[in-house]
Amino acid sequence: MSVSPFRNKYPKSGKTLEAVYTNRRSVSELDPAHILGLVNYSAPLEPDTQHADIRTSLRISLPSLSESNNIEVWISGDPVKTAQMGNLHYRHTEELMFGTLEMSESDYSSISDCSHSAYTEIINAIQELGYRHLLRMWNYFPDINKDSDGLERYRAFTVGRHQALSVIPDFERYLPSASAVGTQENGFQIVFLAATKPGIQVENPRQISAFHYPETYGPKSPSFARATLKHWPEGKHSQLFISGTASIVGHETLYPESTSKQTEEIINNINSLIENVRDSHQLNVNNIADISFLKVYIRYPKDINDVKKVLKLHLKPSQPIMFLQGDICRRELLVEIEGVIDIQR
Ligand code: 3EB
Repeated sequence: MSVSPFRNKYPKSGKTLEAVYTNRRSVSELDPAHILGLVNYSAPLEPDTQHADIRTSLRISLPSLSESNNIEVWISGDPVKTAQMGNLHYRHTEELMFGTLEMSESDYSSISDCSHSAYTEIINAIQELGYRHLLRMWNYFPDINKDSDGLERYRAFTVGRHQALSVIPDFERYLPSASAVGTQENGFQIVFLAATKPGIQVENPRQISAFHYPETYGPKSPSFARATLKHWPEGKHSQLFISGTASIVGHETLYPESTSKQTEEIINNINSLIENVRDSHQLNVNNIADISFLKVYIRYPKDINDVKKVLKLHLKPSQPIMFLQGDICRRELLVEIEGVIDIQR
């Protein structure tokens, strides 16, 4: 029996799911049969026959602000199959689905109509296919802070998402973690992870749940959890998917003028979230230095050194980070950070 050299590298010790950040050169070393999903935050990839069947690979047009590895790959220890249903392209194992969906906004009357349609398609597909539980969503679309018909496009997106998700009984209890970031090019893109068994919703004691935000932030509240905790059956491995986290305390934006101070406040928020997970679930995690992979979305490229300076005080040099230029979903927000923590139980 031949053993793929890839298996020695990823996933480590029989993990159900593992994320790596890699680059254009190294991506071809990964065994496509174990790639659950590939999201390219870099320049377009050369067509490559070996990886050609990874239809779930999506390119997100967020300019990279660093030389780091800007291709995110989700790897499973189990063999992966590819399929498509309507607009949804997905790869799946017995317990996990990685889906991508790209819509052309011009096919819809508005961004809220587009997000309503996208989320409805996802909900119907995961129910039909048996991956009923959304774990993590990434939402990317252009001009996120622009007004359209008197409503900011982020808020209109939120309305459509809420309409679609609220058909699920008691839907707020099952909301996944998420990010919503403004891109530079047309195309409404959603990337998500769903599973046959649920994750655990985690909220942040420093922040009001986004799904309870007052109406000052839009006619419908944003449908996401601050994090999702997922216990995998294999390897006593758990993962914490941390949503895009901004300088918001309670429901208010803090430090609209300072990217450095917003970064510090984000770190306070993430540390508070992690402490909450540790205390409520008796897990061996302490703070932001435990995050396995981070993505940092920065509104103005000139601010990157301010952000790096603050992060350096709190992170280990070995932590992989992607720095991307993205528009954050409130106009005063200058930076947002998301991540995944691998936890050994
Ligand atoms: C916030 O906390 C900042 O609408 O899916 C962060 C993560 C934010 C996800 C979303 C929005 C979303 O409200 C914005």
